[in-house]
Amino acid sequence: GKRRLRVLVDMDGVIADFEGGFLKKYRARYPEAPFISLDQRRGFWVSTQYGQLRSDLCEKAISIWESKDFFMDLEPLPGGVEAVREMAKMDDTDVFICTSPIKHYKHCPYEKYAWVEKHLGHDFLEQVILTRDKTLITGDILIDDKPDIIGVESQPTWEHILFTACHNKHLVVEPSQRRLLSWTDDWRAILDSKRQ
Ligand code: BVP
Repeated sequence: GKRRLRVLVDMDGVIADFEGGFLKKYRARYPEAPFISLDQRRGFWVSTQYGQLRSDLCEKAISIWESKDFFMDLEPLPGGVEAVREMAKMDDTDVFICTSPIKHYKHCPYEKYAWVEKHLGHDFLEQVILTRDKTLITGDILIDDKPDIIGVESQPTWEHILFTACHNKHLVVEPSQRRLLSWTDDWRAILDSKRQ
């Protein structure tokens, strides 16, 4: 094909283990507090489900990802970094990391760049897009674990591929909504389906 394919890849829950990193640091900081195992996670917002469990747990949850080194210390999710590297090497393919920083900006934006540099290399910093509104970013595909990606643009250019995560795996989605079950799933076929 003539046109290049533009792939947008989300960070938390897709290439970086936000849920695993959260639970580990939450349990270490609040050993006496109840927690939600990854099997019991429902809904995208960790803080909402913790707040439903006990009202004080919402702010305790938030304190975890607002802390220094939270985003930097996230482990890569299996196969994610390798897949992104491989995608970026493909002919006629542009890959961008498209991620929403938290509004507590002291550590998160810096650490997201540092994470990409550490795991994907300095040159990959060129590919980082930080935005709170992914509908403004044009692309062919957005691989993201958040079920509802909304913003000011009502007709985003990308097709949202729902990346399966602990919080969305039980969710019944529209038959038209395609999923990527993990990085061992056939992401190449999804890319190829969008090529001209
Ligand atoms: O930076 C992440 C963590 C934060 O929202 C951002 C989601 O970005 P994307 O994955 O969509 O790019 N975040 C915040 C909260 C609660 C805030 Br109050 C949460 O429960 N889960 C969560 O991921």
